[in-house]
Parts: sequence; C-alpha cells; structure tokens
Amino acid sequence: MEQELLRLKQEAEEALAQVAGADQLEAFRVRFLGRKGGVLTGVLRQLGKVAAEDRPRLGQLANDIKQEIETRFEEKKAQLTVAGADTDSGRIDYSLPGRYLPFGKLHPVTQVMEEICSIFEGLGFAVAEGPDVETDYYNFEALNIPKHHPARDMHDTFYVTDSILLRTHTSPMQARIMERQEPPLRYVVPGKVYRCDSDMTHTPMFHQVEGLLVDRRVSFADLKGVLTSFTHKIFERELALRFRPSYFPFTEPSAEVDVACVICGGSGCRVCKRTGWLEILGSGLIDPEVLKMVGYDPDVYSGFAFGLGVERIAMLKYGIDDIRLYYENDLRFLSQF
Ligand code: 2U9
Repeated sequence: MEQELLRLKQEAEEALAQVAGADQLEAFRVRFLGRKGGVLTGVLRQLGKVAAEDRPRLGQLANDIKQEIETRFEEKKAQLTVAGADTDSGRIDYSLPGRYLPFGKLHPVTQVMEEICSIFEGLGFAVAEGPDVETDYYNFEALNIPKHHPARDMHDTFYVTDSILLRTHTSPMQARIMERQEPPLRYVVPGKVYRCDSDMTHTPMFHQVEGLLVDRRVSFADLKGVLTSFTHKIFERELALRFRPSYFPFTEPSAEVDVACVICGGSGCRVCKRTGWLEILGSGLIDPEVLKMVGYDPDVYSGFAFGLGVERIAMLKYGIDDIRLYYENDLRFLSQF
C-alpha cells in the first residue's frame, strides 16, 4: 500500500503539471480528490484491510499525500487565474487587476509649438496651417525673393522639381492668406520647414511659427508691444528685449530680437557666449513690395511680421544644448517633458 500511495502522489504531480485550463483542472480534481470514485478516496478506503500495526503509519502517510495534492491543486488554481487561462471555460475573473498601458505624450517640440500658438491666440491672432510642399512662387517670389536673389542661398532649399520645393519657412501660407483676404488680419502659421543643414543647432526639418498683422497705421511700436508681451509669457519672466537692425527680403525695416539670457539673466555665461543676450526671433514691418504682390495698397495698409524657430525656443526654455536630442526618439529624454 505504501508503494501504491507513493506512485499515486507521483502520478498526481505529473497530471497536474499537464493541466492548462479550468476544465482540465476540474477533471484533475474529480479524478484524484473526488469524494466518490476519486483515486485517493479509493486508497484510503482500503486502509481498513491493512494489518492493525501498520495502520497508523500508513494512515498518516495517506493523509500527508492527500494534503500535499490538495495544496498543489490550490497553487495551480491560483496560477491559472493570474494567467487568465480560466477563460477557456467561458468564465472571466472580473476581480483581476487591469493591465495598465503607458500613456503617450505630445513631443516637447509640439508642446512648445502649441504653447506659442495659444499665447498669440490670446493676443488676438488666428492660427492657420499650409502645405509642406510648396511652389517656388509662394516660397520665394511672392515674398520678394526673385530667382538669383542672394537670400535664396541662405535657405538651403530641397527642390522636388524646378518649381516645386519643400517650404523653407511657413511664410508662403501667409502670402496665400493675404491673397484671399482683405485686412485687417492677424495670423500665426505653425509647421514643419525644411533646410539642407545639420549640426548641433540645425536639423534638416525643424518647426517654425511665423506671424503677421496687417491693418491701417500699423507701426514698429505695435510689433514691439506684441513681441514683448509674447516673450514675457513664453519664458514666464519679464526678461529685457533688444531689437537689433537686420535684413530680410520680406520686411523693411527688419530687426532680430534678443532676450536677456534665460540662464544667467544677462551677466554672461557659456550659453549666451558671454554676451548676456540670446537671439530668439526675426521680425520687421512687411516690405511694401510684398503688400503690392498680394494686391494690397501700401499707402493704405501696413503690417508687421515675425518668425521664430520652435526648437530654439524649446532649447532655451528647457536648457538643452543639442537640437538633435529632440529627434533621436530616446524615451528617457522625451518622457521628461
Ligand atoms: C509675409 C511677409 C513677411 C516672416 C518673418 C522672420 C522675420 C524670421 C526666421 C526666424 C528664425 C526663420 O526659424 S527661423 O530661421 N524668421 O526671421 N520671418 S519676418 O515675415 C513675413 C512672413 C510672411 C507675407
């Protein structure tokens, strides 16, 4: 009988190892532990027939084995429940904890671009988007950059055909808006732009927000007011601004805008190259030639325009010194924003 009990224990262990679902587990229970016809119950019944002096020892062994099989059975049951394998009988354990999926987030450049747009929306600007693939006419000609103009060199353009290209700035959309609409108008155009350039501060694709406002009697003072208000909001501090004379073919006069260094506050550091200033924007009053090109009378209307690189603003805002980090798709970097 001792042999029979030990063989039974081994048989039960092997059978339990094969169990893969709730139905098989129940079949195992009936076969080995069932009160009527269960193998173990059958062996226990035979205890009465063994010699009286062997009975206590064999009884103890039989009980130990029974308990061992019951324990293993319960463990297997728990294991199957966690693995969800008990659904093969159509039963689902709704009390199991759900599986959590990590939430995705907007890319930091998208977050900053949306923030920039919403600041301008707060200042009364509408948001418009245009095509990434543009014509030479809207990207250059309509913005006072005719063929062979030296400014075309600065744009490092990706051409698709002689007259089709990847836009080098979002300004072409503003020319399209002006053609369709009469002043007054206030628009910002966010989006991807493309230039054949790549190093620590340039990527072949980057994001811009360019804006314009056209109305009667618009002056440089209006431009200064809007850009000062924008800068204070985006950097969450009233940093000093400096308007430096510059040149763009589509604005006259033109100015580049510097902000007091966001890192050292103007005293001079590595980021601002000891100047105390950081360039953040290009701007100017819209060149009368551009106004004429879209059918506006420059004696009646004037306007200002500005453009900024979103990656640059995001780098200054978050203290990042290599633009390529934004595009390596390293989640350890991206998930910090
Ligand atoms: C129209 C007329 C004028 C948009 C402008 C800039 C100045 C400018 C650069 C900043 C950094 C591009 O991303 S960047 O490299 N942009 O400096 N953009 S004025 O002027 C316009 C736009 C549309 C019809």
